[in-house]
Formats: sequence, structure tokens, C-alpha cells
Amino acid sequence: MDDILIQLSETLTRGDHENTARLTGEAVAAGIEIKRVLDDGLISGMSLVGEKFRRHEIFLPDVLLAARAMYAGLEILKPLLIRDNLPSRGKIVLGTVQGDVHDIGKNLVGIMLRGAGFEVIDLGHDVPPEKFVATAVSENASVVGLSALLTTTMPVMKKVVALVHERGLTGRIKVAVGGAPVTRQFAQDIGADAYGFDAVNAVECITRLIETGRTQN
Ligand code: B1M
Repeated sequence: MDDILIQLSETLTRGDHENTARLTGEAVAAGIEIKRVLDDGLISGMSLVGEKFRRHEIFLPDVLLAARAMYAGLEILKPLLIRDNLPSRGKIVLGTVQGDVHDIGKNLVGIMLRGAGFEVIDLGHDVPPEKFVATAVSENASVVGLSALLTTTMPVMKKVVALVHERGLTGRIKVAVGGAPVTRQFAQDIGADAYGFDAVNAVECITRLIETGRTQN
């Protein structure tokens, strides 16, 4: 792997936001594909942070610093991923489910969706089921995209799917789910319409949902 991506990953792991931004810019300027800067640089560093946190080698403040560094890198990539002034391909309500504050992956999904020409209404994190459904109705959005990073908040996704059915909105509002602990099997079990394993795949499955109406599960 390119040295600069190894350095980028290590810098993010240390929570050094200034050098994370600098190295992200340098990697782009060196002509490295943006997907690789994201996957092999920023996301790879963040995965390492997760492992160290799990092993109690680092603590919550260190994770917060790494998150700040991740955002510094994403700010550099954002203009390269988002294309403005395109006709909208569809409207998506996006958010991290209630009880969960992890929003880096969700924001990445939002950036990629906007980059692919979708209109995204981002409700942020810690979003109650009712708010997802009410916003989709009031904004006439056809998809709600749910992110969860905690095993304890995954059941909220099931509540959103149930609410869509209870309100008689089945088929009109489709539910796409994702996040590190979420699996395709889980998505099928709760009756979600689509599952995306990463931000690129989220765009693929949501595009399929909107353009062909075909569910994946
Ligand atoms: Co937390 N945290 N955290 N954390 N944190 C995890 C998730 C954890 C796995 C760490 C660990 O123990 N190894 C663990 C969860 C364990 C579990 O549930 N099994 C954990 C824990 C325990 C906690 C706390 C409970 C810690 C505590 O307080 N003791 C606490 C919970 C707070 C809460 O939410 N109520 C907590 C807090 C935090 C911070 C606030 C410090 C910070 C979040 C900052 C922020 O987001 N603004 C944080 C972070 C940064 C992490 C890790 C290290 C990194 C997450 C991340 O941003 N990854 C994480 C460990 C890990 O995941 N390896 C961890 C990078 C991001 C690009 O990936 O979010 O997976 P990800 O998104 C991917 C895909 O999942 C997918 O696409 C994205 C791009 O590829 N995707 C979708 C995401 N959403 C999608 C939606 C889709 C489709 C695809 O469709 C709509």
C-alpha cells in the first residue's frame, strides 16, 4: 500500500486532525483514487481505533480525537465527492437511530448519496422512529436510510420498519439499513427493503430501490 495512506491511517489513529487533513490533501494531490484515500487511509485508521478501544488500549477521549481527525479528512474529500446543481434523482431521509450518536458513517453515506445526485434530508443522530417516518411523509421522500453502530440500538431499526407498516406506508416508503454491526441477515429478519455494507454499496442499493423499486432482501 502507498506509504502516504499508511501514514494517513496512523495519523488519524493518533487523533492528529491537522496532519490528517494535510495528508488527505497530499494523497489526493498525488493522484490516489479517492475511494482508496477513504478506505485504506481514513476508514482503516478508524477501524484500528475501534480495535484499540475494544482492547482498552485507548479511551473515549482518544476516540473523540480520532473522530475529529476523521472529520478533518472528510472535509477535504467532501467537495470531490459532491456534485452540485444536478437534477435530483430522488429524496432520502437519513439518520442514526435513537440512542446512538455515531454519525461518521452516516455522514459518509449522505455525502456519497449527494454525490450520486440524490437529495438528502439528514436528521442527524439519536433520531426517534416517529421522526423518520413523519419526515419521509411530510417531505414526500421514498426512502429512509437508517444507521446504527451499537448492537443495543439495532432494534430501533425494526421499530421504524414496523411503523412504516402500521401507517399503511408499505411500498411507498422503503427502508434501507446499515452500520458496522448490521448484517444482511438482520436486515432481512426485520423486513428492511435494503442493506448497504458500506457507503458505496448504500448508494448502489438505494439507487436500485428508487429506480427499479426492487428490494434487495
Ligand atoms: Co463508539 N463504539 N461508543 N464512539 N465507536 C463502537 C461502534 C464500538 C464497536 C467500539 C468497540 O468497542 N470496539 C462499540 C460498539 C460495541 C457494540 O455495540 N457491539 C462502541 C461503544 C461501546 C461506544 C460507547 C457505548 C462507549 C461508552 O460510552 N462506553 C459510546 C456510545 C455512545 C452512543 O452512541 N450512545 C460510544 C461513543 C463513541 C464516540 C462518541 C466517542 C465516537 C463517535 C463519534 C461520532 O460518530 N461523531 C465513537 C467512535 C468513533 C467509534 C468507532 C471507534 C468508530 C466508528 C466510526 O466512525 N467508524 C467504533 C469502532 C468501529 O466501528 N470500528 C465504535 C468509521 C465509519 C466510516 O464507519 O460508522 O461503520 P461506520 O460506517 C460505515 C459502514 O458501517 C456503513 O458505511 C460506512 C462507510 O463505509 N454504514 C452504512 C453506516 N451507516 C450506514 C447506513 C446505510 C448503509 C451503510 O444505509 C442507510
